Amino acid sequence: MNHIIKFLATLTLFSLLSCGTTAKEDDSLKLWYNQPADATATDDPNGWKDDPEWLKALPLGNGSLGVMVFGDVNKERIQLNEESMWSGSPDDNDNPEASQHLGEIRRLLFEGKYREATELTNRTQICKGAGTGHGNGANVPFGCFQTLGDLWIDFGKEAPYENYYRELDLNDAVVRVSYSQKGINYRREFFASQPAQVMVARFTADKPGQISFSCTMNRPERYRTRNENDQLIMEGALSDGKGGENLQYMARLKAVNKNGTVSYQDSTLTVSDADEVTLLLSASTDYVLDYPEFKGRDFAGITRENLQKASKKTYEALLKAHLDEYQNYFNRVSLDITPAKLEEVPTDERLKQFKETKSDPRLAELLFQFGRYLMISSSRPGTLPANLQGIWANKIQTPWNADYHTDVNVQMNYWPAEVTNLPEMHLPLFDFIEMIARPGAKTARVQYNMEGWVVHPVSNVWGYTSPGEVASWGLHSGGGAWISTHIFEHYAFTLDKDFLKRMYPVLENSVKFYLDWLVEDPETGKLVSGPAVSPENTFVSPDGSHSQISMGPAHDQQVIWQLFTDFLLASGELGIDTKLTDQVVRAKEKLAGPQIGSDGRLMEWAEEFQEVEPGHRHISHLFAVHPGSQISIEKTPELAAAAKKSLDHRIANGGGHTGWSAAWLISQYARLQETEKAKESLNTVLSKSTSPNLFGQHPPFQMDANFGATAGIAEMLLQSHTGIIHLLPALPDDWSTGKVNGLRARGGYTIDMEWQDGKLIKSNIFSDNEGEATVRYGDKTQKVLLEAGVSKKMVF
Ligand code: FUC
Repeated sequence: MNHIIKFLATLTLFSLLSCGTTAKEDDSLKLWYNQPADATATDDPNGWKDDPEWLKALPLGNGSLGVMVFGDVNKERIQLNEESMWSGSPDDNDNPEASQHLGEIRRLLFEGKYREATELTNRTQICKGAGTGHGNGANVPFGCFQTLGDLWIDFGKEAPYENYYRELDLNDAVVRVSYSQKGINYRREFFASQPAQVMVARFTADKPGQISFSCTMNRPERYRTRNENDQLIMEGALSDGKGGENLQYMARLKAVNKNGTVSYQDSTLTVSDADEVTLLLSASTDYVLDYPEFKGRDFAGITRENLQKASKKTYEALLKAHLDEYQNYFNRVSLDITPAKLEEVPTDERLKQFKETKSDPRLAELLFQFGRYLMISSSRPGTLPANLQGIWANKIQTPWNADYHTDVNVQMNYWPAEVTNLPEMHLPLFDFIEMIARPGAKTARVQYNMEGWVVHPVSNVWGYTSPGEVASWGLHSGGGAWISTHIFEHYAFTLDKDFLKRMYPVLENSVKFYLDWLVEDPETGKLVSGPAVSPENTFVSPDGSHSQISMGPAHDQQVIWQLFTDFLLASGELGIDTKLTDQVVRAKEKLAGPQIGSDGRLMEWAEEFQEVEPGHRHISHLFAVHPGSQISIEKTPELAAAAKKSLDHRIANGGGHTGWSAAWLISQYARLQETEKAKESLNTVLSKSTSPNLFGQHPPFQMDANFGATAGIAEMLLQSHTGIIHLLPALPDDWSTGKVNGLRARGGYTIDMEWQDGKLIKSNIFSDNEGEATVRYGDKTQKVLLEAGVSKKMVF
């Protein structure tokens, strides 16, 4: 009971103190808490160890600037990120020795000599140099994504406080904190503005002259602070991983006060007795997404100008511009699956309760929209793509360098973009692919003496495309094909021909690499990829040795099938018919395809090897079910049934034990219309892999679980990968009544649906273009004729 009173009391307090936030408020879309995150807790220097208090802080982001608000009362901590804060530097890790041994390795593998092949592969095919530093690359050339630092706001008080409340409101991407102390009601609001390119923090109280604090900035290493022209500045340079320095960065902080005084002394900004204060922070680096230098941005000028411009605007004007820009994206999709009367409990308590109840539609709704929020906050047009931690990290050495893993992780980051109506958030990934295609061409030439471009399982902001430093995971040759499938996916949803024309050469050159890479299996005459891995998974080879390397692992065959399919569809859309398209048609026909093993499961490798870890986290041989479309219940029922067997076997042996792995299972089971299993997988994410601030957990913190869960929930409500728009393919029983608006389907359609007692009662389709859509609900399918820009009611 007291939760509700406190929640409603705080709402009135806010409405009393607030101004500016006008959008349709859906109070259910708030993460809220009754305690602050403890800003006095120190972070563990070990990058692989999570910091519990940081996982209670609330994230904000404008695509490039990341902010974590602790909301602590007497001393506030604002942990800061800038998307390009990477140590390391461009480096050449391609191994010119590799190509001369490829033929021999392939011969050994075709002859089943896995031990010898693995030995030769480990000696001749891995990258030159340190590679990723085994995921600890902060001080090697690969580098890692690091914290920008911390802004500390010390109120110099010890007094107890009451009526504490803090929230992250997904409706307007604003964090609010309120509390009373010595009879004064205090309030803080924070947001990260994309239009103004600054973080904005406002401090108010319900009596005049009550705002006094001192600000400092620091980070664990490599910084200095000073003040200049009424600004506090933190600046420095990061390690280049070769004993010198590379990336330069700067953060500027300014206070705009109403009454009271503000002074800048050495490294401290001090505010005294103000009625109200707005802090503005801008940050940037000299990084540019431009191979091979990646340098040259005027970070000092940019931060100065952003701060100057912002300080001339009122708080209300800054907030309005932020809301208009943010809500243009966020408000496109609404999901309501919450039964009417639901108790309001703080989010962290809600999570705890869920571990017992395993049923809380409100939490699923919140997680769905939180994933969209994180996508908007970490990936805007013109920024870098979201990395393993989005844009949020509080460490110098982040786990796996918070890099771009291309053997599921960066792809999963972008699975929600199209179906949850955020196509613009997908664009940074294409800028990145366009960039890596250039060093990737050098890797193809130097490492394999082949055409086109390739990337292996890891990349970074310095254009790393070489294999990893260990063959067991580092030789994922399917990375280029998999990441390239996002190109036609974006086109399929947007029908943006200019985009397709722009990315066609990247697709074409990826195809050229695989045409050179594929070889005929002497036994079957089929085209197979290899030496290759089924990402990070190990089998027992006939000679008893544990191996990862083989010819024709299912994953590579499937991503190459999808790449060839997408390339031919793209060529068709652009009216391109060349020698290359003919070559691809023939190669696709000759590709070794999915096989069913003697136990009825889909085979992960070309041979029925015994698995060393039957519950392995990767399910790479099921790419063809999701996100691919080679296998589907509709078109390949036997293969779909085998895929389901493989999934069940994986889980029965402990599969889905990392956040991203469980999140992937949601989409897999939804595609196989295994509703309750899809829901169970979502329950696993919520009960095992979700932090108090709803950040996903690998563990440690890893954001792909968030994006994977949002995409999975969308996949349960709407599918269109077979060319048929399927309404409510996997609707769980405990979401029996609800509605969703604004989801997207391939072909340029927007779908609204409403259901009651598990039955669809209303559905609308809006088409960007004139045309005919095939729509299915249950066992009924209908053709719907559509005009461009017109919404049409559908009746089933
Ligand atoms: C791959 C996965 C790991 C982790 C890492 C970032 O190596 O196998 O589980 O997610 O990426």
